[in-house]
Amino acid sequence: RKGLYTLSSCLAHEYHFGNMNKTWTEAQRYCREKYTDLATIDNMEDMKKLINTVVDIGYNGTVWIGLKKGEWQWSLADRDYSQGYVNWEENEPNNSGGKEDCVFMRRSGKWNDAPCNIQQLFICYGIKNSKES
Ligand code: 2F8
Ligand code: CA
Repeated sequence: RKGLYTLSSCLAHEYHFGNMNKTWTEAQRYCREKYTDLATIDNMEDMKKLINTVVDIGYNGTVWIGLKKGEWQWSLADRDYSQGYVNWEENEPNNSGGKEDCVFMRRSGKWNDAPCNIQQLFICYGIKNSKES
């Protein structure tokens, strides 16, 4: 993973639509196997790219992105949430019911925290892992 990750940071990031219902952890595992990780968003340009990935496909639902608690943390471990870009929906994150540790994106691009065990589609990030296929 380390090698892949270094290479991916030299190239333009790509987002990939995960067209399978998975929990957040299952989606993370899948993305780490096939690409680099679940979707990481560093800035507004990334955010627009990610929204377009979903809109181009014509999907109107929500998708997991690579953000999760304890403290909010990107799935890519070197990203610093507290210093980085955020795009929370108004009044989110609200930890509704006390069980919302994972984050999905709506079609608008806005983020909501939700229970990690929901199964839904997701967005992967990074280059395709040529070791798989
Ligand atoms: O009103 C916002 C609220 O909407 C839902 O709860 C009723 C969301 N839950 C799920 O998507 C499972 C909350 O996360 C969200 O804050
Ligand atoms: Ca919420």
